[in-house]
Amino acid sequence: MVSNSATASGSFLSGVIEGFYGPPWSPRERAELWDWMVRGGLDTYLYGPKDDLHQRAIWRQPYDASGLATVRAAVAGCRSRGLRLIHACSPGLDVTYSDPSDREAMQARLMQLIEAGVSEFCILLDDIPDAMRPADLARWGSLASAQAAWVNAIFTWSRSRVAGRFLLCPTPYCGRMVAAGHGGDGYLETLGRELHPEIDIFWTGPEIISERIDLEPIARLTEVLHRPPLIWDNLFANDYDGRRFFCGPYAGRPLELKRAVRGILLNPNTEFPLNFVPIHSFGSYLAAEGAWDPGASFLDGLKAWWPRFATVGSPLEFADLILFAGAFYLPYGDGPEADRLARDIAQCLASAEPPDDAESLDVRTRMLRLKGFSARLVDLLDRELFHALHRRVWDLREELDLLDRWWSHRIDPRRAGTPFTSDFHRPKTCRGGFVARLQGFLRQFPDARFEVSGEIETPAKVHPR
Ligand code: GDL
Repeated sequence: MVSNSATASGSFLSGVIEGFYGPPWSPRERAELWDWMVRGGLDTYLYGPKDDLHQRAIWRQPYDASGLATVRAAVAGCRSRGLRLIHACSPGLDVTYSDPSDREAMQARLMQLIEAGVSEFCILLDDIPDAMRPADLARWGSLASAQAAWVNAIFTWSRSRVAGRFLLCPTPYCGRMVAAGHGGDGYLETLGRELHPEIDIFWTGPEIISERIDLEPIARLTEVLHRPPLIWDNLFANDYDGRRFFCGPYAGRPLELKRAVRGILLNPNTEFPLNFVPIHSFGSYLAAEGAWDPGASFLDGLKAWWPRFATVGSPLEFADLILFAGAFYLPYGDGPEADRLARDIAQCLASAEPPDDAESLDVRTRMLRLKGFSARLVDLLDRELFHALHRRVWDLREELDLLDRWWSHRIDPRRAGTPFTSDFHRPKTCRGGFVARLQGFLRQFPDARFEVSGEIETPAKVHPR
């Protein structure tokens, strides 16, 4: 029996998951996040950083005194602001579902958290192999059955001690994983049937990083899961690419999604200060009725973020922030101004004529404004924001500088027909390194296909086989 009400298990959850790979946020950053959340009308904070060792690697071990102090600070910080705190644990890398001592270890973990004031929990079984231990296979026959039985047991145990939401992230948690058979045949159907109906089930959409989350697939999923899913939204996550961050608006999700799911939680950029616009925009999406305009929300968010861009020396210009933020917008697209600039630069590069007409000069001026703004970030008074931006902005500065040098060369009649080089972009230090070398091997096409790159040089074998 499907409960179509998105609130069957209580209120709609809206908030932030600290659920990325990499350094967890500091207690001070969390406190600032909770303030942002209160201002934006978000109500739920989920603690689940992959690289808190107690989350995954040593999930059986209780927290020591300092770890416990952090948990208590989160309990107090969320409670004082009227926020819901959900604490996650990820046992999936090495749990044996049929081993009673593993169930007891999880209960002991939760007991320690309950004593510290936590009453809402999440079991994360994402990003684990879908192989089963022989004992589990013999007992349950499928991963979904084993996980449902195990999580139900922990849920029932916790229910006799605390009331509160209880969440599960399944092993396949997006459309692509299910289509690939991850988790085994009929994984979601079995989980939907066998998992206690009060337990919320996470879903990231058609992909791990979903450009869009549409209503029709969510309606079908609701039937399969016997409950509406809870959205784990990775739109702004950047842990998978250290060169990027995302400060665009919340986009690609119709407003009606809010009524079709049990909640939406964002797992955003690893660098905390870079999440200002995403959280601001998400708050506006939650409050919006009737129509949703991501472009307007982006500008609103930037206006609210702007005071953080105060500098030593002369002030920056807001118009330049719009262009800059558009260069770090969303995973599947650049902001309108940045997109237009990239297209215009491409045209100048491809032109048979030297780009020194008025239109081309305007393109170059915009390019140099972006370069200048990026360079001026070093003057930010908010040093944490600067530190978070610095590494990601460096590559942008290097590329803009290279293009500018190319420009000077291309419009200089004395250098016509001569090869272009840059004294500041030398082989191996410019775009160099082992990863860049590997990236050159397989070329990806817009349809996702990879092919061996036609430009690979095959040097003499150093290590003959
Ligand atoms: C994932 C991980 C998440 C990570 C994100 C982006 C889920 C449920 N799990 O698959 O921890 O931050 O991708 O890399 O999304």
